[in-house]
Amino acid sequence: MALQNKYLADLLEKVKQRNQGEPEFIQAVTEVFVSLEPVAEKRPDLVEAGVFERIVEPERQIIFRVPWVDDNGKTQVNRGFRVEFNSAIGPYKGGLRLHPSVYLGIIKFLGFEQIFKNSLTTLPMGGGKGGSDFNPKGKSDAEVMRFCQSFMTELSKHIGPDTDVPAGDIGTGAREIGYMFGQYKRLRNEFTGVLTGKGLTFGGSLARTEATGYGVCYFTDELLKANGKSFEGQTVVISGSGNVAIYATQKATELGAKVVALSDSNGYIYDENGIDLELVKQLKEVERKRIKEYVNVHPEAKYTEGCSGIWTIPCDIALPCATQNEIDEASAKTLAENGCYAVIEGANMPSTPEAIEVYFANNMLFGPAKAANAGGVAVSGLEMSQNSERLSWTFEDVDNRLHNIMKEIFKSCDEAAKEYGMEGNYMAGANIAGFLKVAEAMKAQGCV
Ligand code: NDP
Ligand code: 2IT
Repeated sequence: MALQNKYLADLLEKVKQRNQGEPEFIQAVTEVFVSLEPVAEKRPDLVEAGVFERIVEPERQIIFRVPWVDDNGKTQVNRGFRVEFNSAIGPYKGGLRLHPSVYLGIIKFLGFEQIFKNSLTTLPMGGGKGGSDFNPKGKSDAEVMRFCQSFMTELSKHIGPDTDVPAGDIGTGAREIGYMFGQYKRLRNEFTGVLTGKGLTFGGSLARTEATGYGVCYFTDELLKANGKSFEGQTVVISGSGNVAIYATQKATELGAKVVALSDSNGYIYDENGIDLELVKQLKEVERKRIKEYVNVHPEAKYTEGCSGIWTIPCDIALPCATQNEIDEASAKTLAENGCYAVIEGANMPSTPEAIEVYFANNMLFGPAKAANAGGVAVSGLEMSQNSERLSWTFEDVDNRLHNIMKEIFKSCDEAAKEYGMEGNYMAGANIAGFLKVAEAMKAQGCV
């Protein structure tokens, strides 16, 4: 993806110089800049206001030591991060990733994406992201608790319900959010909506658990309908088997599709009869086991080691819901050759730039992450509203609001793409629509 606009091309060079060793962050900025070329041409006022230079530099980056004691009494040290990227339209908002691959570049790419995603939700939330290279896998509950308490001891100095509101992401689910919330409350002596994704007994919102996966399917449904198609009778492949993958499977099935595959970082299962989701929930949410255990109950299903092979399964629609860069050029080509006509991203940046080029070259429908997976943070925003008014809304109410938000997000992407002469390019539409709201706010607030 080469930039034609000289101003953006020069700026991208500076970003590359200043952020060496952070390829995921450069990848995310490059994709957004390519989409924003027509905006830079049409809106010299935003160039004049230095919006582009400012939006690629986080407002604040915090890196800290997270010491904790394991079950053998040995001291362990992890590294904690919080990148407060942009607060032009609301308090910093975004999840916490706990995974051994976490380093500053991953958190910066996620925080950068979050700015535009949160803007698309229509709710007043800025962009942020955090996490640690701590690996929750194989740790006891007590170890996870000690890590979370240590992590929050430092993080609590930087966040607050009107400042920065973290939530879940890979490796951070209800258990981790509970431990972190408890520690924040103890340290600050206040009960506030400082985290979202909380348990239902202490301020969590109904439908937050389901929100990202459901939202991906509501978005997909809009995109398919706009292109004369629907989920009905379609074969769907979904990667991952975590929070997003599970609830995407549930909603896609409800909407008439057959989901035939799921994965984890070790391998994937293929069940021609359609995934038995209750079993996956039991294995993954309750027992924290590996996806390969599925075939012990369903011997007719097939387990294969290695996760990228999942894209060789023939399907109509692919929903990558595991992690960044999980579909490369070769996998994208295989999907296209096998007749897949739509890729909608549940994970953040799951397609490499080369994979995206393959989608466009084959006229596939493409739903970009920052629009398609915005349902999670949207319901986090609704959780913040409920916490502020000290009320809880019903599941149906939250789900209806989520559905409407996803419809609105699709509409904004579609309209922005049309307005800038790129009809059907929802990636450009998402980047432009998400950017413009933040850019107007940054311009109005002056050089800060
Ligand atoms: P979970 O931790 O619940 O699940 C993650 C899933 O992806 C697991 O099946 C995991 O397998 C797999 N996975 C993680 N890392 C890798 C890797 N490096 N290679 C292969 N597989 C991997 O996370 P979520 O479902 O919450 O998140 C999934 C994606 O969705 C992420 O990109 C996240 O940023 C994004 N997202 C999440 C939102 C949310 O509300 N939770 C909102 C919007 C986006 P294993 O168990 O083996 O690690
Ligand atoms: O990537 C994401 O949007 C999330 N992990 C959810 C963030 C949130 O604040 O709910």
